[in-house]
Amino acid sequence: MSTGPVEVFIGLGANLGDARAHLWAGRRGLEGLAGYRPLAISSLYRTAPVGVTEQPAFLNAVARGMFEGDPLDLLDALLAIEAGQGRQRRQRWGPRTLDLDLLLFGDQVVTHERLTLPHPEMHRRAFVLAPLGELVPELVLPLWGQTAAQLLAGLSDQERQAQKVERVAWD
Ligand code: A4P
Ligand code: MG
Repeated sequence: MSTGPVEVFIGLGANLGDARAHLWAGRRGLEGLAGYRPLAISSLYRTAPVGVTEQPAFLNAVARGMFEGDPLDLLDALLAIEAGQGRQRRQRWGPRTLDLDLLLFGDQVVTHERLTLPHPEMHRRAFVLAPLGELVPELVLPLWGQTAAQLLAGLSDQERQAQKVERVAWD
């Protein structure tokens, strides 16, 4: 079934080796994806690690594009780009050379064993909400019915303290 291109948002993260170089490779990988047309990329953010806090700071960004195809095909393509950057899965929430998370696929809500949409953690992660809000300040997120800025403002003081984010240059 073909429904035409859908607006998608992809979170990029890295905290091992030359994280900036891994993120650039992620950007290039996305640009080369069949069915994907890049629209915009956020600033780069240096972010405090969430989940497992005893690990290096991350660099994060969010990409916005149009994708024509099945969400699972896009997920597989993202996993292939990660693998190309030497990503090995060791520890949940642990350090990684390149992590590509499918955040939003239009307004689709999906619960599949390999794919949950919207990304189930995105609404409480400053490292996603800050770059997403920069890209599309007016976007109301499916499921939560709020913009990224509203969700950010709704985080507890403690969460905001722990999740410091700082804009840095891409080059
Ligand atoms: N999967 C299900 N839904 C999705 C989705 N929407 N997007 C499945 C991507 N993948 C999805 O992911 C495990 C499986 O989740 C995939 O194979 C896919 O079928 P993974 O990348 O192997 O595992 P992971 O990344 O270690 O675990 P998880 O739960 O995905 O972690 P996250 O959410 O990626 O978080 N702190 C900062 N500051 N910045 C970060 O980028 N990232 C993490 C990892 C933790 N702390 C961080 C950051
Ligand atoms: Mg992941």
